[in-house]
Amino acid sequence: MTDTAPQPIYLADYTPPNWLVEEVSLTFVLDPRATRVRSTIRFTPNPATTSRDFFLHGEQLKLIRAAIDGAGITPELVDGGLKAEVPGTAFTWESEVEISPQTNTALEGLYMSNGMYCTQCEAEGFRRITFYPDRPDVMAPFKVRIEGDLPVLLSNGNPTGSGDGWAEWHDPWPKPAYLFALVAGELIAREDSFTTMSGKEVDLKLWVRPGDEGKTAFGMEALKASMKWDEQVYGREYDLDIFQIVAVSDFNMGAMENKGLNIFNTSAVLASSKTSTDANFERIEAIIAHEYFHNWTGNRITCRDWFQLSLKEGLTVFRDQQFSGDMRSKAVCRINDVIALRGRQFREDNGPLAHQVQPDSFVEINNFYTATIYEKGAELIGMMKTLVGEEEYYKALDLYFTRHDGEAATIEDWVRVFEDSTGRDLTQFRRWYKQAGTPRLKVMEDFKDGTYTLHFEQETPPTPGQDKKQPQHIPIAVGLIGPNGDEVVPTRVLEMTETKQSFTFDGLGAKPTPSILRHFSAPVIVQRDSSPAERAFLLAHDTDPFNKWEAGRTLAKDVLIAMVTGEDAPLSNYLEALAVMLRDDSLDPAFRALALGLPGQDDLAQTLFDAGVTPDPQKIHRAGETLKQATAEHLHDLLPRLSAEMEVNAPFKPNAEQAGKRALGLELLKLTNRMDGGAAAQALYDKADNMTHRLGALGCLLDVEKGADALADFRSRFDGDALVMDKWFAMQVAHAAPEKAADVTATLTQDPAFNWKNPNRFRAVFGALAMNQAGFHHVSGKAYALTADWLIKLDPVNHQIAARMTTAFETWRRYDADRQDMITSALRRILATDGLSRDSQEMVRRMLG
Ligand code: 0A1
Ligand code: ZN
Repeated sequence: MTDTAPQPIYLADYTPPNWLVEEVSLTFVLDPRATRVRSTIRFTPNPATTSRDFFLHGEQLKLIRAAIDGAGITPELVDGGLKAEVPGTAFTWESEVEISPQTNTALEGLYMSNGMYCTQCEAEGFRRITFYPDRPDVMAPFKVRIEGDLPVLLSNGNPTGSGDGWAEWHDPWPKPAYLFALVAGELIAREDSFTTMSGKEVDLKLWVRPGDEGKTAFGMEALKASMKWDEQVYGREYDLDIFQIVAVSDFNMGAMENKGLNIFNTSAVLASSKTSTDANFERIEAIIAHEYFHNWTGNRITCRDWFQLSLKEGLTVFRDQQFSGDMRSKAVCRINDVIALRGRQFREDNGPLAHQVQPDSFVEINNFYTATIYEKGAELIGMMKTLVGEEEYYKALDLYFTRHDGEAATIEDWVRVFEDSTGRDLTQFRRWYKQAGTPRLKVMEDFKDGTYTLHFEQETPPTPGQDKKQPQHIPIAVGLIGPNGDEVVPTRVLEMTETKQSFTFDGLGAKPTPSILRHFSAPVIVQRDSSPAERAFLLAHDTDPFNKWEAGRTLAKDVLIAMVTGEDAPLSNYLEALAVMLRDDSLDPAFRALALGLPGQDDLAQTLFDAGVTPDPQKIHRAGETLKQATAEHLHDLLPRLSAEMEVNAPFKPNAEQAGKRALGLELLKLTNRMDGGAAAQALYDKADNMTHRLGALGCLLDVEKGADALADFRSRFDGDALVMDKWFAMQVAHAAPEKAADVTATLTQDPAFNWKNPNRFRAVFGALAMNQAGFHHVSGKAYALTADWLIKLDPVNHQIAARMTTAFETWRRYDADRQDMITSALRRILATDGLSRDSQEMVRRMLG
């Protein structure tokens, strides 16, 4: 074990680059183990600095030669790069290096996936390709020549020439190196085109490996819809002659927004009804939009340094969420976004890995592609929009694009744009970027002489390195409902800025029921004692779809918490309210499906912990089972009719309408499954003509331990399809009973198809284990040990994925002493591993505190 922790870098230490890059030319001569990269870089002194010291980043590069203004030099190779004596004025740097894509299993820089060359340069991968000032505030136009015996040779920008075994590309838009991309291989394209708002024709190409052509239609449609939407909603037009997407099987993340040449994990772009679920289609549409939207929010305006990561990610997530809401159902999308936020970001924010949306320091930037930077960052944008209003929001965005186009900007620049554009003072709002942790919002009320008062109190718990928190500026959208169910006060945004603050509503005839935090107007945890009758009332009458759903969810949560703590559970209120809502045909099936879902086990564990109770994952799991069983019994008579109504009697389409019906149909099937021992599930499995049904039915069969035949059938149908086989692996772990989950996982790791170096496959298995809360936290401790074993094995091969997956352990402080001991010893064992990556070291050290 390395006793000395890797050193952090600090936002406060930022200094501008000494040298700027006017232009870069790169030549790649491809070879699996000995690719040559020649660079010619025109450097000019940065007038903003006085030092002319010269440093270029470089890692795992074999330097062949270097020259300045044509004269050969021998630079000083130092940790992480090189130094050289350079002239005091503009000069031309040349170098040639050798790299080995074939042996690059970390999937950063230039690597190979299934015989194809591809790159991943965000955040700091370009320094594994050539010596360069690999920092986002150095932006330059790139010319690229690729030589290689492969039919397709791609890079950023527009094509400028090609011939047998070579191709040249020119990207005129200055960009940081993290947006560089190169792809070479045997690929085929789905081609299309898009006419922009000013009438320019853009070629669109979606490249895949031969055999996957049939899975490209949906992605292409999503791309065109994104391009149109960005023009219509944000006035943003595309700026090159060509836009390309490439699907790659080995990829650490979902996708990457390289200028004009997006690279996608196959899981984030390939889609067909037979192989993809409705959830897959929806995710693909969102990710394609996300990467495309980065062209303006990320590429044209990039980040000055990595502390500003949320500048591009928070805003781009916000934009893709808006897009999905416009393409599908706004209410359903918002609910799903909040479920994801609570499941991932709240979990992070309430544990040892909590960090600011704009961190002050980090050890390894790869560890900061987090739910806080992305999803909480998006919530901050949403709050700003709520505070300034729709019209002012788009005016501010216009100013942002004109003022900062072509720049590497900061979060401070972003907030200042809003202040300058709207005239509002956002000093206090800035705290959202600098204070980690999820605020708790306590709500009390009183009613006297026609005046209704809401009393709020906010408190943000301590997080690592931040004991004391200042009050935040919280937009609280509130509506009031009268006793007869009519809305007596429509939505109003209350701006809370103090620790304690009250708001009054006059002229009311009777005490109303408040609907608080409509649309989930701020990422906070509302704490309010409320009767089951009131929750049921809101579930029936709230006009805000989010809060209508929230009322049902809170009711379910009350029931589950009471079951766990042995108190009286308001079961009948819940079941009756649920039955009324399910019968309500005016409600979107997708919404009803969401209302049938239960709060996550992690959410319940955090709620118990907040209330001073040590959560027992087994008890939480059992409470969920009891409630689902009670629901199945209560709704028994309704199930056949409703299920029949959810049948889709039309050819498969991945649209919101059909997907909603399938979602509710499958929720109902899970209930039926408890009563018929898998009969309906088997019938659906046998007739399924799409992956949503096939997988949903398989899950039900696994739940009642009747899945063996279906599993074998599934495998034989999809053996050659890696993405579908990922599902085959994940389902078995996700649906394993708590006491079996670790053993099922261990057995799967012995399967010849467990290709663990592939990030999707590794995540399918170990991601599913971490999400099977009762299985992961089973008292045997087997899942902890197994996960640690595999992370230790993975770390030297792919440090990014290993580090990210240590988050399975991040909630350890909530649990009892035995589990804490088992988890901390698993973490210490990881930390004691010789040569453990900086990434994993940082994560484990932060978790252990
Ligand atoms: N910027 C991409 C995500 C991404 C981030 C880091 C990567 O490697 C460490 C790869 C992709 C996005 O937001 O989509
Ligand atoms: Zn992004």
